[in-house]
Amino acid sequence: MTEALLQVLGTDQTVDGAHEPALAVDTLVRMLKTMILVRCFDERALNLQRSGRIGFHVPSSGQEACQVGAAAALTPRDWVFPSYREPGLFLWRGSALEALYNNLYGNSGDLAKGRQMPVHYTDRAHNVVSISSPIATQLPQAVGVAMAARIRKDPIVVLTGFGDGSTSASDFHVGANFAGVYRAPVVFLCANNQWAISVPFERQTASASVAIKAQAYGFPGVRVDGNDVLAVYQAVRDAAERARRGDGPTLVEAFTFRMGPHSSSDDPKRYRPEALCEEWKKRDPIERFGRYLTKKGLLSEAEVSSAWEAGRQATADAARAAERLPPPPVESLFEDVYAEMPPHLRRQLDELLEERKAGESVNTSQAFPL
Ligand SMILES: Cc1ncc(C[n+]2csc(CCOP(=O)(O)OP(=O)(O)O)c2C)c(N)n1
Ligand SMILES: [Mg+2]
Repeated sequence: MTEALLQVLGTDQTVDGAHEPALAVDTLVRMLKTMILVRCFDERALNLQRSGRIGFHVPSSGQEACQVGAAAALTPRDWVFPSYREPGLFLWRGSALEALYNNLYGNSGDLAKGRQMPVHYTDRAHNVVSISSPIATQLPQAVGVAMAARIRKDPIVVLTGFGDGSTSASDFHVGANFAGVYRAPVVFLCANNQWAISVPFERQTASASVAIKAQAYGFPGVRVDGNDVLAVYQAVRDAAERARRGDGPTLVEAFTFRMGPHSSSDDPKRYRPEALCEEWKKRDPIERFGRYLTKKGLLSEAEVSSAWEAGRQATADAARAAERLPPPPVESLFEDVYAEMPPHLRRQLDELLEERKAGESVNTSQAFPL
C-alpha cells in the first residue's frame, strides 16, 4: 500500500528524475496534443450546449492528465470500460473527434445510433465499451472481461475508469472483490476529483483515501497526482504490467479536480468555494506538462500555441460536421433487437411509415433529448 502521492512533475516545475518515464519524444508530444484536444473538445461542447445546439454535456476540464496518462500506458489490444468523464481515453485510442460529437448530437453518424444518452460514447473498433449511466456498473463488467481473458490466456489488460463517488456504490465492491479473488488483469482507475456532484469526499466515505480501499480486497492501491500526466502514466503502466504478469489488479487513485460543473445542468458555485477553483487552476495539468516539454526543449512555445490553434480548429470542424448530419432514420428504432423482425414490430413500423407519408406524425427528431 503506497499512501504517499506519487508525483513526477512538481507544481513548482521540479522533476523527479527517478520516476521520470523514458518515453519517446513523439509520444510525449502526442500526449500533450491529446490533452489540449480534450480541453478544446470540452470547451466547444459546453458552448454548443449553452447556445442551445445540443442538450447536455459532461465536461472533464482539469482531468485531462488522468485520461491521457492512463490511455498512453495501455496497448491497442487492451480493453477500456470508461466513465462519462473520459473522452481522452477515446481520443488517445483513435476515436474520431466527429464520432464524439455525433454522440452529443445523437445523429445518424452516432456509433450508438442515437440510442444512448449524450456523453455516452462508444468505440468498438478501439476496444472501448459503451458507457453505463448507473455509476460503477462498468467495474464488474470490466472484471468479467478480465477474468475471461485470464481463463483464455489472452495477455490483455482491462482498464476501467470511475470517480471517487463511485467507490461508495455496491458495484465498486463487487468488482474489486471478484478481481482480487480471481486475480483479474484489471486496472481500476479512480479519478478522485473530490466531489460526487455536490457531495464532498468526506461526506461520501469514512475511508482516509480511495487507494486504501484496495487493502480490503487484497491488492495494492496507489495514490498519484492526477494533474501530473507522467505520474498517472507511470502508475497505470506499473499496474498494467503487474496485471499482464498474472499478479492481479491494482487500484490507482488519481487525485484531481474538475474545473467546471459536474454537467451542463449543474452550478458548482452553490457548493464549492471559488477560491478553491482558483487554487486548482494553478495546478492545470496541461500547463504543467506543456512547461515541462518546453523547458526540456522538446517543443517550442510557438509549437504549443499552434497545438492549441489546431485543437480549436479541429473541434470546430468536427462539431460543424456533426451538426450537418441528419438524425438516425426512424426505421432504425425497430432494428437490432431481433435477427428477423417479428410480425408485431413489422406492423408498427408499417403503421409509422404510413402515418409519416400521410404527414400525420409530428417529426420531433430535431428536438433536444433532454
Ligand atoms: C447508481 C447511480 N446512483 C446515482 C447516480 C447519479 N449520479 C450521476 S453522476 C454521480 C456522481 C458520481 O461521482 P463520482 O463517481 O465521483 O464521479 P464524477 O462525476 O465526480 O466524475 C451520481 C451520484 C447514478 N448515475 N447512478
Ligand atoms: Mg468525483
